[in-house]
Amino acid sequence: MKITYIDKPTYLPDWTIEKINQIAEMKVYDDLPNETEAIRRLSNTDIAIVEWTTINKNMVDKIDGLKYLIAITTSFDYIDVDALVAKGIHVSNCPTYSKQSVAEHVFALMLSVNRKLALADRTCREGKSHVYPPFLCTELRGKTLGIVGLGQIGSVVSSIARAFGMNVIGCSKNNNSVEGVTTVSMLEVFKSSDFISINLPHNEETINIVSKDLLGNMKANAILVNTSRGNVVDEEALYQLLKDKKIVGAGLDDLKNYKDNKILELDNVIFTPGSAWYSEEAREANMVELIKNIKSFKEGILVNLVN
Ligand code: DAR
Repeated sequence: MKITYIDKPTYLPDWTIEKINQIAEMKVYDDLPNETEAIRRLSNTDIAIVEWTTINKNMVDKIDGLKYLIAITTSFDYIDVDALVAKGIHVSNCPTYSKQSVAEHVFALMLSVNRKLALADRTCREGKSHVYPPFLCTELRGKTLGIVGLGQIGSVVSSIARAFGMNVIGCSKNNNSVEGVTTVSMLEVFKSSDFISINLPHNEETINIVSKDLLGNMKANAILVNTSRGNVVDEEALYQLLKDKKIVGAGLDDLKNYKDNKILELDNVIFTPGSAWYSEEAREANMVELIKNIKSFKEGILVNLVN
């Protein structure tokens, strides 16, 4: 059995390489392949591990011999799962490794916007102290947090929120019920929340699901935090709201594009570059999930299938 990590691992420590090599020989490529090269790498192996490479139908048609594809990520929006499955290739992801990290990052963003940490930092570096008026904030205790998406990450967000003394409401497509969260409609989340956390997967159903209409229902004191893909939010509508100061601010871990995007000029937004997941613990947990997926293939009982 052969395993191939086709595209430049962010993290693949020696202990993981050793463990995987005990299961089967693994080849790791430290660069990002173009389409032709990706097809080649995906073809000379039983299991492929993918992190960065878009895998479209055209490529899937040309892949030969692959049996199992593992997305090292939770999101699999860059992979044409239907095409792979139609060809008999199983697809799994790593669904839980980042839930604690991302949930903690939600609060890092929420508090950073609320307490204007970027401006506070600049103020101190200018040699100023005891500056108060621009930094008037609110406490989280007693405020309502609305969570859009009550999956793995949304659930952890809710328990942290409760530790802050927040009142938590939320909505989910599958009507997931999470302890301590009052389930309401998505519209109600936008109407009633002081803070909103978006925790959705990105797929055809969720593109721009955080629409202009929903955003327009936010309270004037509200702060929106998005640690999902930027694509789930109508970014143009969010930009207008923030620019016109119709809401207090936003914390965004992803954008639709990073070049010439006017949202990057706004002061009431804090940005992070997709780093919400990136903690020491999540990196290790990601490796544990990867090894579990590989073992499950060897043992013939696949786990974490995405279809
Ligand atoms: N988008 C997040 C983060 C990907 C991070 N890369 C990893 N885990 N190598 C996701 O998990 O989908």
